[in-house]
Amino acid sequence: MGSNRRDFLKTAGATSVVAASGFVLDNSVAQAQPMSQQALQQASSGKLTEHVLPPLPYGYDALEPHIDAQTMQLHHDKHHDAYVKGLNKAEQELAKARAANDYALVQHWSRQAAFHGGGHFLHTLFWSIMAPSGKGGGGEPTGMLADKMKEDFGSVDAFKAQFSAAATAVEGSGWALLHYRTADKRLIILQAENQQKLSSWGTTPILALDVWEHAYYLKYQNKRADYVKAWWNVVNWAAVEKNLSMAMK
Ligand code: MN3
Repeated sequence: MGSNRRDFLKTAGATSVVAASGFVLDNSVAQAQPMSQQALQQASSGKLTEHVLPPLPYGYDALEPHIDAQTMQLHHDKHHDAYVKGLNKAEQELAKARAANDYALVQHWSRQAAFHGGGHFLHTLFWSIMAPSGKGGGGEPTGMLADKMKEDFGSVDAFKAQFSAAATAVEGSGWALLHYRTADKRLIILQAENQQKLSSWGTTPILALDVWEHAYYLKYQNKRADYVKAWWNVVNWAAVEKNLSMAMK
């Protein structure tokens, strides 16, 4: 046991007992008592973020008939919420590991942080770039965003065709993403498997389409291509253009 871990246990007020086997049992671990947020921060001398589920910017049924209300409710209230909780848990466990200087599970919690962090980030982006059809959703991109798409893809239609193909072709659960890449100031289309694999660096996602089955299966079953086609009716292009201008700054 390193001195950091001893100090941490003292700070946390934990007691240790020597079991018959000779192993030292740490009561705080044995009883799996959650540390308070304050104790964690003191112990790890780093400030933890409490990630929270952002409210949907519209009603569950606002994207009907393209995305049904039940899917939206489950997707936001259950799936996204689970990613927020998973991210908080992973970061708390990493803080505990720092405090205890015990990194036996660092690979596990790093993976959990990437998976749930990706889920939280991408769903937050996903809700924000949609709007009810005809009330901010659908139509065609205009202005600076349309110009940039023409510059980097040849035309808006060519962009949409590639993006739809990327979304439809994701293997298993994942996302289609439009990124702005800082180094050469280009828009690029990427896929993500799950929420975090196949990522590129130095890029900012400005448009995201969730193609996990939970995003469409109730209404579209196995017909993902129909969901992707319908989804264009609820894309909030003004929000995407705003994301692009922020990424370009
Ligand atoms: Mn999802």
